[in-house]
Amino acid sequence: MGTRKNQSTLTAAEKAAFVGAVKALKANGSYDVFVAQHRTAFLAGVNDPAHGGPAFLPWHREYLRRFERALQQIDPSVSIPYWDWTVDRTTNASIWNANFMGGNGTGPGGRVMTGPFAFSTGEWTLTVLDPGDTDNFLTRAFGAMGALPTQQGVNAAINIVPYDSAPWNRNSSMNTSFRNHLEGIIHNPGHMWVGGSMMAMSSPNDPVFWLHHCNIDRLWAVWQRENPGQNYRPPSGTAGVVNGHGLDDPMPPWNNEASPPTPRDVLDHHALGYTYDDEEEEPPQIVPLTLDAAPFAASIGQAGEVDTYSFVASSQGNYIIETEGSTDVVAALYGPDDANALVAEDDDSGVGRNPRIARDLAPGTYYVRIRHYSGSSTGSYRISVRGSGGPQPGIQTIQINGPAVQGTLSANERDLYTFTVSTSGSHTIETAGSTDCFLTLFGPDSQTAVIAQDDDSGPGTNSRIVQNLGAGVYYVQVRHYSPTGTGAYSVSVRT
Ligand SMILES: [Cu+2]
Repeated sequence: MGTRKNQSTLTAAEKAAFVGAVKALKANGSYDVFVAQHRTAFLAGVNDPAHGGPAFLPWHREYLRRFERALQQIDPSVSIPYWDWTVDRTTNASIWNANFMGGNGTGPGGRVMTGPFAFSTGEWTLTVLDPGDTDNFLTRAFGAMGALPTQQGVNAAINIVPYDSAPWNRNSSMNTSFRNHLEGIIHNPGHMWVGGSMMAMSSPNDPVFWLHHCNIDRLWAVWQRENPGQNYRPPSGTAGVVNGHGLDDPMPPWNNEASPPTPRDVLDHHALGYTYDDEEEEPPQIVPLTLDAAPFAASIGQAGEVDTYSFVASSQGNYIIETEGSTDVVAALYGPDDANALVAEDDDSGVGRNPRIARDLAPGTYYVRIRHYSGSSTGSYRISVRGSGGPQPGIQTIQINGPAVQGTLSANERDLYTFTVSTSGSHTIETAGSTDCFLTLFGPDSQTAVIAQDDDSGPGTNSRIVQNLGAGVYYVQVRHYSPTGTGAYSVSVRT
């Protein structure tokens, strides 16, 4: 994964590598194809697929990533650096040194006279110009058209939700459209402050365009991280939205490709293969789970988060991994002794929309990964792993219409029974006694597919499940209603 760094931290060698790759693209003609794409977008006026609408950020994210890939074909070590103008905001900041972007436009017509992109190098002649423009050299006019954004201004932008709002264009309220605020109040001043070529439809003619837009893309990533419940909007087909700006709209000019990129496709910048140097890259923490302990409380705090757990199966036996709570999480089990060897995955076999994985496992260390079913949702859950840790005692059989089977629950214990239905029909599974039991019925022929559960439908606090069952093998789990509850009970199955 490539890391996009703050340009002020680049070594001289890193700066030279970036400049070298940019000039190689210029020399082979592909740089000017990028410039033309940006100009073409602007020339579409009210139908601009890249500016003045929700896709401003996705379009430029895709655009920058394509440019970065082109750079990396020249030099795989190169990533686009970002220019944080809240810090490097003077005309003598190192970004403008002759070994990087070169300086202000000090020549005739605001011509840039220093650095690798000065016209005098013979290697930076502009070929894609705005209609009516004849200057074929890079121009700049630092500060002539206004000030650079401040940290305070950036903070205010990052705090704005939702992502965008009607009328989904330049008139969207700056207070209810993060996109329009970032585009109009933070992004535009960057172009204006540099001035000259950066104010044109063909603004990528100035290579600082990429560093400026890289910072805008980084700020979008910051906003996404800090507002995990907020998603891109609007959906495709929303009235008044320009083509290319809906969530699943193919984005021009790439809309005729075999799988054209949509805003949805670029929401996760890590999935596009890059990260920013200001993202805390904490190694994924693995939380050890204790067998048969009370459920461990956790949460999917950020969209797309994956929580990882481990547990040790000390001997061959049956182990059950499940979650509780109202969050629709998905569980995946890996092992033994290999965090990448998938054993099983489950979404909804447990209570409610919880996963439940029951498996006969060989001894070893196992890993469980929990994620939200939806990559854009969050919520809390509890996770537990149960297992004998020893040879699994045979599952007790209940004879249909036979004597009730006696059992005793200790804290956190779950007793499992089985019965076999040979004649389809209504069956009543019921507990008796003074213990507040909770029943779960699984099957047919599955210890994981929940059919029904019940707490108190029987006499007193006993459980009763009445269910039409076809032929097959069924499983009954009995636990105390309270995780810490204990007591004796009996359980029976009758037709
Ligand atoms: Cu642009």
